[in-house]
Amino acid sequence: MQKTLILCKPDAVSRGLSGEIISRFEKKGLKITALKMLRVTPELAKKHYAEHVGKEFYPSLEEYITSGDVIAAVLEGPEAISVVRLLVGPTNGIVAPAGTIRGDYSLSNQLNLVHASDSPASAEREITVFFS
Ligand code: 3AN
Repeated sequence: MQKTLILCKPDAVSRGLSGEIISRFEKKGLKITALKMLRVTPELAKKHYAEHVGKEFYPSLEEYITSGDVIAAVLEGPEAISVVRLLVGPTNGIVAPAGTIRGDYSLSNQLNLVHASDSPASAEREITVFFS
């Protein structure tokens, strides 16, 4: 069993897609073991996106992730990290395959609805950042 962190980002919440997104994870068979709504502060954004701080797109990424409420959840299941990444799809919604969350609902490289941990080390770190 593995745990992973997902965020329904501000565009998902404002577009009324968070229920649909969480429902896809549940229907796959993943268990929700923690869930909360919060507003990400600039400080929390820098912790969560530590690897991107300093990159050219970071200022707009921070502006986006702090622009409205997000829903954070911990999902558990066999190979949960890779299973969730497959359901979410590649970063850019324009090229993400139909059937993935980003492929079905996003037309952007940045407003891409969901964050999902990309490795066991990231999952452990991110779960602590959001649920310590
Ligand atoms: P993913 O969420 O697919 O793992 P990461 O971790 O590479 O993607 O990037 C984190 C977030 O940063 C993305 N979800 C997206 O919102 C934003 N992002 C990544 N690359 C770019 C880029 N080239 N231009 C604008 N925003 C980006």
